[in-house]
Amino acid sequence: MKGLILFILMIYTVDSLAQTADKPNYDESKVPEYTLPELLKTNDGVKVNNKQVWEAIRRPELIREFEDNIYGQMPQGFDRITYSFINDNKSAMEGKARLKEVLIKVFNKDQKLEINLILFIPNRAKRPSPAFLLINNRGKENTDPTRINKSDFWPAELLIDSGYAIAAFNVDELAPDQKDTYMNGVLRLYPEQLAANNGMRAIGAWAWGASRVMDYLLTDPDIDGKQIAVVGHSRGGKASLWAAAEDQRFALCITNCSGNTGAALARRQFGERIKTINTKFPYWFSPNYKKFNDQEALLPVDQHMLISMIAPRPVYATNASDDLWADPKGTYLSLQNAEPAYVLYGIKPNLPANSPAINEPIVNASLAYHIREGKHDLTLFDWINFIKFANYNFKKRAF
Ligand code: GTR
Repeated sequence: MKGLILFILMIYTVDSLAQTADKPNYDESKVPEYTLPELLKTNDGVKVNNKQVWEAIRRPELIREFEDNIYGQMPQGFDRITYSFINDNKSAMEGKARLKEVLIKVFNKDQKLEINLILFIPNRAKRPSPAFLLINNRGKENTDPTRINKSDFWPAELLIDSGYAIAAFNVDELAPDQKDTYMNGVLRLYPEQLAANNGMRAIGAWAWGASRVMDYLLTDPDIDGKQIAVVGHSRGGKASLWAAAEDQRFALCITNCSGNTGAALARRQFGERIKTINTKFPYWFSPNYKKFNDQEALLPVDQHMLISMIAPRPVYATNASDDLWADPKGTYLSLQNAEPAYVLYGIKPNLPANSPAINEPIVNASLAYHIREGKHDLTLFDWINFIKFANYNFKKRAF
């Protein structure tokens, strides 16, 4: 009898321990002690104190670490890319904008992928226009080219009135956001990726899509190819960071509420963790990333290094006050720990020691940040500040 009670007690204890391990931590005092991997030291132990060594050795090393351990490889080659206009309306949005609906087709190994790009260009502003490109993870309703449906997720009129072109594509065309169908997109062009432990998965495919849109935008005489910002919210914000890190043609990056495996430090283990994200979304990152389930300290990188790889190009990260799942403090720390990469370029981002108060954005900076009141979302408040940030960085500094 005694043995049986002990046995039941043991099962109960093991079970409740397991539950605690999987519960998100929202208590600052329970954040473990951690040391971030060193940003400015090469894998051979050489100190990086200028941008030459950074660009020739350290940055490529980091790209490789992120590819091999987290997002997977980023295939560069393809057989052919074509652009055709589905619609070209010089007087859209009541005459305020030119609307181009562009069908981008990418061919590789007898396979074809189609991306439907929606692009509005301001009529009343100087051409070529600077542009924002949204990696849209929230459905086509948010980017309606007819403007019958309007949404704060992609407030096209606001951008046009501010003198910016505004573009979007839908992530599902690159990799459906589903565990059983994600391979029916870019991965049909690169089937070998599916077999590789460091192979591309959905987030990598979305970032790859942003680069194909960039390929098109560089051919469009109405767009200033040197002033294109990539924007993403949440899972799209993980992709916008990865796109800007991999593709240096993006002049500016915005990552809204991107949290775990986005802008937030993994080692803090606050809110969403690697194991949680890998369990719920096993098709977002490479198979190798599963090795770090409950093993954040073993990662050779942390997310501040992802931001560093974008330097000297400006990055804006955000959070929302009700969205502790995305670890606001860990996001701000990530930006701060990326600063040394900017310093190599003579830029001192000078983020304040403490994160700013709610609704007090830091926008006139290379590393910008805000925490907005409210829930996990991409809102008008966010966009208004992204525009200020772009105004500051595009108009006041030459790249
Ligand atoms: C959540 C996920 C987050 C974030 C979010 C979103 O379920 O845990 O990492 O990506 O979805 O995309 O809105």
